[in-house]
Amino acid sequence: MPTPFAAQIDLLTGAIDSAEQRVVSRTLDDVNGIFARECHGSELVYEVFNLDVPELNSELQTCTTRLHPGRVGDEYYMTKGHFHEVRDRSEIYLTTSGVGRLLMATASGETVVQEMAPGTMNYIPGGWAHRSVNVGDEPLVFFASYIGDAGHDYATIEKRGFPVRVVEGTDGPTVVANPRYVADA
Ligand code: M6P
Ligand code: ZN
Repeated sequence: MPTPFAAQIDLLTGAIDSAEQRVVSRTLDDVNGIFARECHGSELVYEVFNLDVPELNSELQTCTTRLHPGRVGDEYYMTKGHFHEVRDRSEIYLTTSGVGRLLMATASGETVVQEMAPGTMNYIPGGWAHRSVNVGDEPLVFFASYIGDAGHDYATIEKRGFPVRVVEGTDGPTVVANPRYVADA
């Protein structure tokens, strides 16, 4: 069991001052396949700074994400997105910088899209896959916390996609249906 700890988080960059962190960096090569168009290269799309705790349902995992601005075709940079391996585990996000959209979808295709902006808290109930999208010109930075044994199931999203995509339209960010989405049988 962990002992009490504290950490300083830079709200603009998401950097955490703790030595005890695991950093996940994802480049265009790493996220190839999530956009309608292919993408390649070593450019960073996002980084996740994790303060890992034991993977128990009595603990809370905590992390920050810095999602860089950019687009692949007309689609904004976004995270891979995942269900929790333990499906009913919930999560909260608190945006500290930038603007984005949070896409949430159930296995049966029910979809909710919410805004992310500094001070916005988004609650992701168990059973809802989640993906964040940076629709602004600056990094989208948010803090996340979720039940310790949740785990990440990426395979389902890789296979089925999300029901919607967020693209740059003439009036700004626009949510459109994803024709490649494969509904649960
Ligand atoms: C949030 C949390 C993390 C997640 C990260 C990036 O910070 O939900 O658990 O890892 O976003 O999203 P993904 O894992 O889908 O790439
Ligand atoms: Zn999650």
